[in-house]
Amino acid sequence: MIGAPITRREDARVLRGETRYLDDIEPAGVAHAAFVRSPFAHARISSISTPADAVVLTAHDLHVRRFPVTAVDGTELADEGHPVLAGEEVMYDGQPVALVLAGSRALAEDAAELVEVEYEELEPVVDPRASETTLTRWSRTAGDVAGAFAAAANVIRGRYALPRLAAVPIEPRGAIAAWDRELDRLTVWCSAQDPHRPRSQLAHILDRPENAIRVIVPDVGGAFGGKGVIAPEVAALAAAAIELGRPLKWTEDRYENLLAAYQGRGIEGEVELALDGDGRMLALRGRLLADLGGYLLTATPIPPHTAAMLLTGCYDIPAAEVTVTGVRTNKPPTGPYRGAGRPDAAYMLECVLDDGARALGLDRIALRRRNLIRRFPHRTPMGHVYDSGDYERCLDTALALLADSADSADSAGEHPDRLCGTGVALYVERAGGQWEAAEIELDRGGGVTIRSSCSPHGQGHETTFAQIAADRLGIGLDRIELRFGDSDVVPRGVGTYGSRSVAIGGSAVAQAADRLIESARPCAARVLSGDASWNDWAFVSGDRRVTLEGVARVEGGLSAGATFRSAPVFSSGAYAARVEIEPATGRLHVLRIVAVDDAGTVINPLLARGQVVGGVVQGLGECLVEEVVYDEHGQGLSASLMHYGLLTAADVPPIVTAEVASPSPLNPLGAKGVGEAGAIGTLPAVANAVADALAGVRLDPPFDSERLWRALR
Ligand code: MCN
Repeated sequence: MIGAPITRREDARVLRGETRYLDDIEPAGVAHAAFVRSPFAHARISSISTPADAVVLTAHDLHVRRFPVTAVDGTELADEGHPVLAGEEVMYDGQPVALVLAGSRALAEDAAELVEVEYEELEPVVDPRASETTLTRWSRTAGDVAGAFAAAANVIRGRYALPRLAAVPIEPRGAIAAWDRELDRLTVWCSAQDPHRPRSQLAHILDRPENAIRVIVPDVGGAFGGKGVIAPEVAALAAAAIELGRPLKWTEDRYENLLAAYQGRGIEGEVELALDGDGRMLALRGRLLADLGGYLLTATPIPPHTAAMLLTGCYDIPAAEVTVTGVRTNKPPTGPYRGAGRPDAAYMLECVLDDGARALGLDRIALRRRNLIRRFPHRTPMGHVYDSGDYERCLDTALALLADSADSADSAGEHPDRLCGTGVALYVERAGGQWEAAEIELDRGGGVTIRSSCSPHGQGHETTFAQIAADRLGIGLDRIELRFGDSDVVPRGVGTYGSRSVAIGGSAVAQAADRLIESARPCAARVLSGDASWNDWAFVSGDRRVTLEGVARVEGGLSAGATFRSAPVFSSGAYAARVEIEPATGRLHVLRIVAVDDAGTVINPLLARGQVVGGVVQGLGECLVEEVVYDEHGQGLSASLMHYGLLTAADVPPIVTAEVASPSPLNPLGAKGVGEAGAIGTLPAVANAVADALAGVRLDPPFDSERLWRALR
């Protein structure tokens, strides 16, 4: 079962239209919410006047606290948690100012238009470099960085920037909130990555204990990092449901999602590397600047910190000094988006290696090879401990697959005028960490119910986690059912993010299964009248055997649980890309992407490949078209899918994938994460291929026709 390419069990329900997303749920008597939003990026609110017959709530009507902000190790944080509704001041275009309720969404939108808000416009800060307000700061130095730079034979450096990106899940965000006055209990159905983080965020904002809140996550149509923190609108809805004592519903439309949902990336930085005469890396310096937006949401400090911690990548660099400053701008907050800091680090490091190699006349592959980490565990100067890996094998495999595809590369010879380039990049991904829980019940009829604290939203845990249990217990997949996504069914959990579910949540399932077997052993020994050893998925004693189902029948059912905890695991990979640019139009053709990923032991190679391919396409979108744009007044110019480009299937070139497996010693499965891999490796590989095609001219993404055309001129 481990390693079997089983098709997704969840797909039949999806394909038959039997899924139930948030908007499919409609409790009786529900009122619908729409939000009055700031049309300015920065303004003071002078007054709000509401039509007499409309139900309108403003910041003054809600009893709430600001959003909690995650204290990331060593990060100094400003006290600027996101307010639920804007009070005196608005800090970004689209910020929710008032909540309006009516019998339908359409009526609520009409009523919202009648709310008059008077603003006094203030000067917005759009360029992070012009910001004077620091919201987060983190820095770390290890080793003799100054000495290494002073002694270096060569120093290479570069400056790189990534624009803000939108997560664009097919299903936008939304929630239903209902308060039971008698029980003093709030139930929130929420399109989210898991129930536990929304519950703890709401508990803080509403100042209630967690056990007074139930969060139910129905089927989710994608999240990509964008549903790990609840929307301020959802917090407002929950507070209003308590205030008014009636169920309320809000489903975001695409415009709201693109305008006001938290965004990813939005980071720039300068990276310098000190090299000795043999091209060995002596030290790295990095100074990163993150454009965090108007306030801190719960997870806003995390991606810049993740980028900083991974800036030395897969190279053995003895000394490093990295600083990351997160500043306030008049834009929506940033937060995790697939990769969440990892692509940022890989992009800056892998680009400076190519640019430096070119400047010094070194071979870009040889420079990498000379410096790869080869012994594990490896402690990086930033303090991560890499558990296992085989970076050179990833690199060799990627190069071989790129070479294999050279002849068939689509237009070889056909378009002699095109500029050709290839690029390679390696990455290391922090995955896993913290804990997750699982409970397994084997009923007397032989059915297995797994309650997992990991809540999938497209990854395929119903298949993967069932495989893990089936592999341990020797019970057929069709008898195994997975339960998740409801804080009453699974009361504790961390969350689905950071490609951690299989390594941590899957390991909890494996451990719970092992404990279930142990708990059955005494009964098996009685049944067999001997010592019961576990062999070939049954207890045996001499030539007598009894299965787990047999024990469950005798015992009236079996159950066991486990909480698995471990340090982070470090996935890795090597990506390669072949591109062509049309000189006349600047159009970029990505001909091929090679993705070699090491996720340790892979549970289901079919689903893992699906994750890689999905991530590659998101990474390609970042390369080709995706960018959230603001004008000089801080007005969002990307708030529809006419203006924010997304790739279609027709834009996707052949993607060649391969696996390297360096099992992690930190969990019983040997598993690491793969859910973000494609979104990490693709960007630096394509960026380096574009620079190669442009004879070393370095551009930042997206590599759209206009940018390339201008560069060519
Ligand atoms: N897998 C495996 N063996 C491993 C690791 C993973 O077989 N060693 C497979 C499993 O099928 C597992 C899947 O890959 O279900 C992803 O597992 P993992 O890498 O542990 O990542 P998570 O389940 O924790 O998912 C989170 C990750 C993140 S952070 C984002 S963002 C993302 C992603 O998953 N968002 C997604 N993939 C997504 N896929 C869909 N369809 N929708 C999203 O919103």
